[in-house]
Amino acid sequence: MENTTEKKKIVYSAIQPSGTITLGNYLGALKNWVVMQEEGTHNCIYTLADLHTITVRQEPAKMRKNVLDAYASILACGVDVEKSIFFIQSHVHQHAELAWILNCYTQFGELSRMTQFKDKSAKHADNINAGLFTYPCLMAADILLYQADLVPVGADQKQHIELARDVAGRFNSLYSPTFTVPEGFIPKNGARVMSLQDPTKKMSKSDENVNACVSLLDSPDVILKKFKRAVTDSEARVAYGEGKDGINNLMGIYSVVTGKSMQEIEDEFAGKGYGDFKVAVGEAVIEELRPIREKYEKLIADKAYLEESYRKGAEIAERMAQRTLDKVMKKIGFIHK
Ligand code: ATP
Ligand code: LTN
Repeated sequence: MENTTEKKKIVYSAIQPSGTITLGNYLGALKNWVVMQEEGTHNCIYTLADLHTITVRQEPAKMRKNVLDAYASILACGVDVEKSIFFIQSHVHQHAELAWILNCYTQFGELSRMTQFKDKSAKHADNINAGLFTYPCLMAADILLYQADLVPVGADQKQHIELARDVAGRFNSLYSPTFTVPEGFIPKNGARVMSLQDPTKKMSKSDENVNACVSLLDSPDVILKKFKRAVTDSEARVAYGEGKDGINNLMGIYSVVTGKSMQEIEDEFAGKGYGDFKVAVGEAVIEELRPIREKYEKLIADKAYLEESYRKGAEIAERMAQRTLDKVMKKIGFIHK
């Protein structure tokens, strides 16, 4: 048989196990991970970025639970270990090693411009640690270790992907071509799902307000309640427009989940109030998430399967990562042991 695997593009992405996976993570990133896997035209590599998670203080028992829950949730979304490589970042030590090296090829000024650093340091003013600052170097290491061509992420990660591209290009021109320069893949719809309580802010796993964010594992009742309470405006007309962040967000969610265009949604709800619309969005989301929650319940009860899957993923990933790390170290001038 003709060997086509070598020509396939490499897709790489990761998500932090920093809490229960949200509707934002799903629509912005995970849904596309599965689409790319199913297209069969890419080699997909996905990671639970647990090393990234400790940039914010974690409670150990909770962190262990979050990692397993996130691993099972992502499988429940459709990532399939027979088709994709899916592992836990800390199991592949090459990530931390390349991250250190890339720290030395990234400028302080570049990192100072990262908006996520500014946001997170404002939010965690008591713990502005060096890891939070150099986080984009670890993310660049994740991507570059696997020579990724495409990185499916939500819009908030655009700046980090740009940095990974800059660092890769810099290294390649200082030495010789070593890294593939990756492209971000940001979906047209769903790239920025906003908080249901403050639609000027993105929906985030680590939001303290539980009503701000819909989790993949929320029960139907809870989902409906959160949508009913979603902050909107006083106009009471379902139409996309400036200054209508809450409604724009709900329309965006409804559009990705149902496949309807904004115009179709406006027509569907012409003459109806926000109450009807919120219930419709809630119900559509409930149906989208129902199979995921059911699959998750089965997977989380099967620890042996989860363990076997992430071990297998790490074993393959480690071989790929070491190949890149060897090349990098040789070019820099490290001596082989
Ligand atoms: P945290 O709150 O801990 O910062 P997070 O919810 O922002 O976490 P990440 O693990 O940082 O999530 O992101 C995982 C993926 O989900 C990334 O590709 C990111 O771009 C995407 N993503 C995160 N939040 C949203 C959102 N609100 N809308 C669309 N995509 C999102
Ligand atoms: N920083 C990302 C998660 C992440 C990532 C990556 C995404 C870590 N490593 C590599 C894409 C590629 C975030 O979503 N906050």
